[in-house]
Amino acid sequence: MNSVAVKMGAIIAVVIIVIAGVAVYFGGSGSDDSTSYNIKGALPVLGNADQDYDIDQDDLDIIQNIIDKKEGYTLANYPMADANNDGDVTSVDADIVRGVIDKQKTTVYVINTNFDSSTYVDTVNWPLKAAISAGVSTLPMLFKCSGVMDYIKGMALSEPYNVDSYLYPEFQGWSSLGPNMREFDVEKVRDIMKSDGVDGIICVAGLKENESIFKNMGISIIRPECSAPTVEGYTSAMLLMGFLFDAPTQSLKVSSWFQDVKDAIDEKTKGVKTVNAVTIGSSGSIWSPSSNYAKCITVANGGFPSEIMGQTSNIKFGDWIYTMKDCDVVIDFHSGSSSNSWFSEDCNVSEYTAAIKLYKDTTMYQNGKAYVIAFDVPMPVKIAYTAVALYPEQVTEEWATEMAQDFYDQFFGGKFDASKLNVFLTTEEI
Ligand SMILES: [Ca+2]
Ligand SMILES: [Ca+2]
Repeated sequence: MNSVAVKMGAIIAVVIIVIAGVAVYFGGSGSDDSTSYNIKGALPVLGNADQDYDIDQDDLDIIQNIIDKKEGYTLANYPMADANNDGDVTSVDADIVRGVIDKQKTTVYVINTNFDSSTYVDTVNWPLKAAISAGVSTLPMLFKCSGVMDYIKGMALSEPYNVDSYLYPEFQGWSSLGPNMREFDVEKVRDIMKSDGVDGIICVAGLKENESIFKNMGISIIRPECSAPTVEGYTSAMLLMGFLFDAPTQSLKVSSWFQDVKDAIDEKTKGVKTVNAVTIGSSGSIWSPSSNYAKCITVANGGFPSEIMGQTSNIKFGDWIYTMKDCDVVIDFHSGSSSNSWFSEDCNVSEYTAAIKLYKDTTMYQNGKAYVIAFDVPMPVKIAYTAVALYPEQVTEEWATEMAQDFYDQFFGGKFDASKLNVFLTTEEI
């Protein structure tokens, strides 16, 4: 939809303005009035007129000012003020925002993200009581990081129910709600609605069934942007999860934590010459700069070699790699399997080094600049380790491991010893 594209464009514009130079500390609102958070991303829910991390009185004031035609207050200036997405700002929008502030059951309009990153607006019967999920790996990670795991009552996943038992002990012993990750068994969904009060489905890709079946059952469908490596993208997904269940505390803390780590990396690498890198997949192909894997490089302040700039699909390994002129580092973000978890202290890492070994005759590898980083670590931790791979003089592995430990302690129940996990492999360790 055009209007959605315009709204998202406006969000991106605001984010860019903020990045351009102003450090903004939004304060005085959120779940805890005494806390302010260092968060530059926006809650992707219409009615969030000021595009900060929550819906509160500030948004209602803006909507009222637009209704009152106060100078400077227009829908064009505040595209998210149109809470019901009908193209106009009226008392109906104010009522929706007031409903959220007063914690009344309210139909809200959420910006969902499709698998191809396009967006659309859909309604959600807010707040959700409980949800089920079509289980791609990025979703359980999203639930865990944002602190809403207790609200997730089941997943559709290909059997056997292969979920990393070290990372997600919560899911052990469950059976799948459908034959695969895109298909729910409607009767099983009906049962879990009754037993657990499920009123939402959180998914990524398209569902095989007609979604209207679920909507007619009173179930809202939510598609968060769950694999974006940017602070703004990650934050948007985190904030949406916390908002959906009206349980925002951890989503606010984890968003702010990522922003702090990004700020620290920016500070440590200020004035340092940009290091260029490529990321590879399990076949050894190089990810295009537009993929979320490759974008981890730019979030960690690295760049790409000129040879791959502008490429929109993956680039196959070939002799051309030996003549690349301006590539300094090669990184494999490698997914683990449930039988050999990256989060086990006994992880057999040699199983995950075949792709990077294809590069053993490249200058990057010969210079000791080849790395394997566990894909399965939370995005903020992944970015910290990526910064180590790019700028080891400025960003040390000790610092990243300290940050990882702090993340596990605060957001992962503290059961992991970061110093004993081998989630970051240097060339010597490969
Ligand atoms: Ca707001
Ligand atoms: Ca409206």
